[in-house]
Amino acid sequence: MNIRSIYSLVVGCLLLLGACKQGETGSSAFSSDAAQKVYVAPGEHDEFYAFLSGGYNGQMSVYGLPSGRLLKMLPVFSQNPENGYGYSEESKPMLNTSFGFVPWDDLHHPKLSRTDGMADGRWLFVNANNTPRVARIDLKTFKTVEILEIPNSSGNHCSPYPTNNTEYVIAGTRFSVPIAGEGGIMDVPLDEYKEKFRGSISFIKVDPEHGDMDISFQILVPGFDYDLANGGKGPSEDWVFFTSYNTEQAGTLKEINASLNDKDFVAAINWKKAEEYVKQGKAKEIEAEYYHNKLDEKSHVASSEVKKKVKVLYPEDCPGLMYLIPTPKSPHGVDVDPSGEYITVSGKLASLVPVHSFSKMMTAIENEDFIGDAYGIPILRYESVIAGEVKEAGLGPLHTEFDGRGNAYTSMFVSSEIVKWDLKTFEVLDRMPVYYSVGHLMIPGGDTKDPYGKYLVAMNKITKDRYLPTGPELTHSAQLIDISGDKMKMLLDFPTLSEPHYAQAIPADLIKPNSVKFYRLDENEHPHAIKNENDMKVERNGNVVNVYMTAIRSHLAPDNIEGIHMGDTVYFHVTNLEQDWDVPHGFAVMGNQNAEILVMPGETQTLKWVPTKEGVVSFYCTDFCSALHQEMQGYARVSAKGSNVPIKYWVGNKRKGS
Ligand code: RUQ
Ligand code: CUA
Repeated sequence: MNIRSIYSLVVGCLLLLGACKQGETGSSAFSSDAAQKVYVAPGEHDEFYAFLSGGYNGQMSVYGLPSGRLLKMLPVFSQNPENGYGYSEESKPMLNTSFGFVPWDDLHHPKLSRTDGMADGRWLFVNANNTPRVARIDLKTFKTVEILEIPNSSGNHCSPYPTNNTEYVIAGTRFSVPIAGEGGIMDVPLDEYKEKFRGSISFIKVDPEHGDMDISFQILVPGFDYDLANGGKGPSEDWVFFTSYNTEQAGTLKEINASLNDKDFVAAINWKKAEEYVKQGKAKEIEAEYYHNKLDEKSHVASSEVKKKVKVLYPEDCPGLMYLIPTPKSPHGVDVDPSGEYITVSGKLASLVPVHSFSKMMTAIENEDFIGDAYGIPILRYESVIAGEVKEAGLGPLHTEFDGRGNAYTSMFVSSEIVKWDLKTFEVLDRMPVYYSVGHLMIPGGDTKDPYGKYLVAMNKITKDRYLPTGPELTHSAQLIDISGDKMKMLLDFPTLSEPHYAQAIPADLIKPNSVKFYRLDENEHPHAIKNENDMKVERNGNVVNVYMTAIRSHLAPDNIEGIHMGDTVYFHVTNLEQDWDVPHGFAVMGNQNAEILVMPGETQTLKWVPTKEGVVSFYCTDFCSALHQEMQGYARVSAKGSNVPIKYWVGNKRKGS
């Protein structure tokens, strides 16, 4: 029996156990106190915003805590027909990559921007795992405003990690790739994995004022798999820590061949040193092709820039830049405690949770207490760096967060529980079963230097019987746990959009006052905006017909259009003239092989339509905006190719065209 089958057996038993326990926790005696703690009266607001990753739906979802209310699905890496993200002409460039237009991704880790080690509520950074990218969301508008592709990377999983003042956002590769000396990913035989493949860690510079991202440099690290990362704090704030697995460098059947070593590594990288080496000119510029997509703040039009070069550092040529700490076994999460001293590592296949000491690491480095090197990178002695081990912590540890009161909480995937332990004694203090098989956990501020404590959200991988069944595909499940006392208390189950990996939460007061209510029409710099209904127009330019349309309660102008011919491409540029909160207008055209657009007050959005049939089609506003919303409609006439029906358009008795 291999380790895998033992684990499946254990999971199976625990799931059964869990199913029995579920009856108990579902009892009403348990719930009255808990219900009060999560009750947010109608019309009241939640205390925290929570941002949960959407995993393979490629989006972010926004919840209120403690209620668990879903507030918004926020599109990032996947097209969203609901509001036209990735379908409108303005937003399509956001999804451009060096592979072409990519309409989907797998989003794992949201991280809030930081000032002085604390989340500041300005931006949210998130990673695309599949086609390596990092996106920035502006929390004034809850819009994705920037997407940067990461070259020399594959499976951008340990990403994106901000330093304490968001000087950099750091993104590491999961799969190593064969990188040519001159740059670019090479075409090589796959059994040359060991010789040719390397990982990369990208340092993305963030503009302190506007948040704009740019790759400053990359470190080309040994060809292992890199899984997760965490930035240091306080004394360790110049450092970033990465877990690695497959230090065996197996190229095939990794579930066995990448699980042979007793210990893999935590890679410790001094980013301040890296910066110095780059300043000294140690970095080599190599070729790369990657896209940088940005939404213009004034026009709301996205554009793509193609970048061709990237600077790289080789750690073997940069002493003091990188060290390896042996760590059991196939480690997943690495988490630094609020003081910056303890580096907790959760080894998926380890029976204990090792906690490394930053100060011991520094002493070991000073004393050159190395047991050897890997590709020229010194390997520290486990015994010299370890601060303590949490024994009998649970099975399948994945991630750890902190409450700021000296306690750590680790998620146990296999034994399906949250385990609370003491950061000084490394003793287990409490256990809370979760349903089922928790992945990430999140405490508001639990990854910062001063956690808000109070709540813990467990994001579970398996749902089974927790909700009414919905066929083979079930909703995902999160659980809210009260961590304010000595013992954890289960408060709430809430379903989530698939599939939450990590999450972030922040007090609502840090975001709410800055939230934009509408865009000012007089500041709209969209090249096809019209700011007055009288300026409505339809113009033919060869085979292209541009419709400049306005929307205001409760009509579209124009609402009748003739003179479109088969073979034309029509662009509807719709400006929403409203200057009030919460009055979007939608726009859709019958038979259009596209989504709708949803236009915010003061904004202009463009919908492309290539008619596929002659006749008359209707168009209408899709958002129930007023009592006369159903009247917010119109017709477009499509005539045969080459017909002589001229362009003509009108609304009411305003008529234009021939
Ligand atoms: S991962 S369940 Cu993609 Cu963050 Cu650990
Ligand atoms: Cu505008 Cu409905």
